[in-house]
Amino acid sequence: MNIGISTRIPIRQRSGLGTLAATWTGRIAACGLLVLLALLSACDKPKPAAKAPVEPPWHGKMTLSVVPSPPVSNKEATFQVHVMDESGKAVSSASVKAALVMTTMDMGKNEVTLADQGNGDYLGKGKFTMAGPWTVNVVAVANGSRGQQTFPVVVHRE
Ligand SMILES: [Cu+2]
Repeated sequence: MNIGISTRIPIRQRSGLGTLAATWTGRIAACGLLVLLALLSACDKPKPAAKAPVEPPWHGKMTLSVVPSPPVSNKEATFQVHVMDESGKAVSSASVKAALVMTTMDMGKNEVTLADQGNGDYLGKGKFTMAGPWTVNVVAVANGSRGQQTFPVVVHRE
């Protein structure tokens, strides 16, 4: 900054003498200084706040199979979820729920509770109430940690 100001002052003095070249040099130098100041002040601006982490505290993994596949609207479907920890080891004694959500409209609350079958497997039954695109949002809670995974499912007509 000190360098920028000390160069600007002599240029202004020269432009005061009335030389056209000196005036232009002064303007260009002034513009350059403004750009420099803008860049410096941009660096001083606080960075936008970091987004809240989208990952749940527990980074386990789940798989879902729906039977029949594809499922049929208004007919019972079986949901089988396998829950694993970070290392791929089966997680038993978790509380597992699956929310069935139609992606194109609000179909109301439709939740399936899955029962522990041992070895990280959970089983439940539910119904998709309309044909079309749905997601199955599975939430597993184990040892106070929560994991979540969303599976897209296309439901066929009866
Ligand atoms: Cu619908």
